[in-house]
Amino acid sequence: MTLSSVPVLEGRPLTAAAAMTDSSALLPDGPSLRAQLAEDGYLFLRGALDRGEVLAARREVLERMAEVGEIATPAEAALPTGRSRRSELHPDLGAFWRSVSEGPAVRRAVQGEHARRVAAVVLDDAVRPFDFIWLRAMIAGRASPLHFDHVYMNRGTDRVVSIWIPLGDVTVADGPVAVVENSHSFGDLVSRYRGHDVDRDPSRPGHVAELARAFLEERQARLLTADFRAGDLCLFGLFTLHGSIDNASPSGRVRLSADTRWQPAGEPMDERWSGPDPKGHGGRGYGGLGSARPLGAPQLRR
Ligand SMILES: O=C(O)CCC(=O)C(=O)O
Repeated sequence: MTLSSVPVLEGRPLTAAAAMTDSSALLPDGPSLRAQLAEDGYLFLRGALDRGEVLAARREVLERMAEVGEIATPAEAALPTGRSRRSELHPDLGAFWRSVSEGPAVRRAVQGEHARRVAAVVLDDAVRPFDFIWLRAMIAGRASPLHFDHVYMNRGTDRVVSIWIPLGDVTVADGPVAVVENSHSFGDLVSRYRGHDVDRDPSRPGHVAELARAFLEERQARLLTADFRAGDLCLFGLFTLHGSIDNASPSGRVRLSADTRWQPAGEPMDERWSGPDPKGHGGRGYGGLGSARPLGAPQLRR
């Protein structure tokens, strides 16, 4: 499989990039799927979710963003207006973003039966999701820095998987998630971050401090990504280094996605991400996410 365009990272084309391996043919077969995850550190599964449900979630989010003047109508095109009335209409930005992130169509698409089945097969157990949903609206020119999820969510069980879900078709140019090839076996890096908790020690960032290009060059590593279609997902464990490539969309459309986390139902859950009104980082709930700020506002490191 090839990528539809050369990924852009830090504003420049990145040649040290390749397509993720599509493991969807393994989906019903738990042992093979788990072996593939252990081998690669991630699973890219095409069509594992219901495309119609995912597109309904996309519409729901875009309509909410259009209501606050950030997305031009028709909202479906996901084109930013360059303006925002979010703060004026919703002074509690965390409450607003929570209501968008936990909208019924979003919840159904990203934490419904299809996603549950994938998580249960991968974890080989009865599973439950974190209540918190990391919804992202990424404008052109932006990307997420490289990080292990462990540092943000390590107070419960270690047996957590992250599922990254594009809300719509997200091509390489739109800036989807990207994983660092074989990073789950970078022992030195795993040891450096294991046990780090960004809330208990805010003096140390959770993401890799070096810029991604410099990091990849030093490690001689490639970034793996994909031309995602609505219904696809990418799953990884707490120690696979990932972030995103730049949103370099030629039309300037916003990239929408959601990340969710799943774990065995019987094991302890990180209290920051569970319950009817999850506390999140530093008690800021959904207000602690960069995407809770008006679209286009200066970015926060998460
Ligand atoms: O969507 C992104 O930009 C990054 C996703 C991510 O960091 C995650 O899934 O943990």
